Amino acid sequence: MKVAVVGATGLVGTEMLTVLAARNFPVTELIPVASERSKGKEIEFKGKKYKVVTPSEAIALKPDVALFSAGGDTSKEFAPKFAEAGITVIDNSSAWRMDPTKKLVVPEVNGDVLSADDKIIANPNCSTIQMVVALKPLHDKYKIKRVVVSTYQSVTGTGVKAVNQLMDERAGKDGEKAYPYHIDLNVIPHIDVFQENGYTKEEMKMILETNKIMRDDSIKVTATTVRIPVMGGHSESLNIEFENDFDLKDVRAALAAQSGCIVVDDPSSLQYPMPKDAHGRDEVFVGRIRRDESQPNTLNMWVVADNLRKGAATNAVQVAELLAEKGLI
Ligand code: A2P
Ligand code: 11C
Repeated sequence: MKVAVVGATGLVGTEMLTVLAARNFPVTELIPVASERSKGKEIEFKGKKYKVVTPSEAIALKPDVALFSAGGDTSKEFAPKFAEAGITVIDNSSAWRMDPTKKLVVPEVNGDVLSADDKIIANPNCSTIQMVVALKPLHDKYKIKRVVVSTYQSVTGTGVKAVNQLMDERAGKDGEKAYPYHIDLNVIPHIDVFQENGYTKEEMKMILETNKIMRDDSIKVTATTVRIPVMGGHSESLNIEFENDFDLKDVRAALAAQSGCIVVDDPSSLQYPMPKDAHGRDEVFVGRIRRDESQPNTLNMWVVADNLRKGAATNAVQVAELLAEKGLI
């Protein structure tokens, strides 16, 4: 299959190349795509070198599928042009996620929604993806009424500039700033832009995308999203109220049976998920599973995943794998 990666020089694009190779996606020809600035630059994939082209040049090369992670503006401008040329686009930006004519897909949760008509498919926000993988089996079993989520998000979610800011601050160097405040030795309760209702866009993504992916607007979600000086993955504290009561043993079994989910939960041997262990992994890790003793039918748990992997690149490649499996690309 001819595969274009749009944004191939970026943080997520680079991870997409790693994941395509690691999962042995049947790439016969890679088309790395970036801005005019990177044109001609060489990218290595599975021991072969490929030259970076611009999006317009990539369309002319007629890939079968294009994985986009080059920002919302590039997606808005080019995804429809790729689609018109018959190229299926899997887009990691927020450009198309809430468009009612576009599917928003996490394969383990709602992969069944994909059809031959889907030419632009949206990849959800990283913090949403890891949450819904963990929520799905519990919603199926106990029906979720409400989720209260607080996040502890890696600087890699912001991009290279933020990683550089953290490292420069740690080394006592001046440099470019991705955040309005120092991030090292600090916590910033602000991700993406503030909305009129006092929430940030990241918080609203977690609410709206969850309802769309789970195909259930009755699930109430409230979120506080926070940037911490960590790399390797996003962590989330979830408080979940169910319609029905549960047994903790069954909750653990349901999570362990969920595809793409690994339970790491043994307080007696200090086993719980952490970003340093999730780094470079494709799965979502769940631990600290316990009853909320302050009200009935309510559970607390801790969910960690590599935001560049399952939160972005891996999910996009899994969507491509599913399309290939269904014969849709
Ligand atoms: P470039 O390296 O040429 O700027 P990140 O999110 O890590 O900053 O990466 C953004 C990615 O999106 C990069 O690969 C970047 O390419 C690419 N990109 C940015 N603007 C465009 C554009 N107008 N057309 C194609 N790719 C773009
Ligand atoms: C972060 N979740 O960690 C963001 C990054 O909508 O795809 C991803 C933004 C998005 O900052």
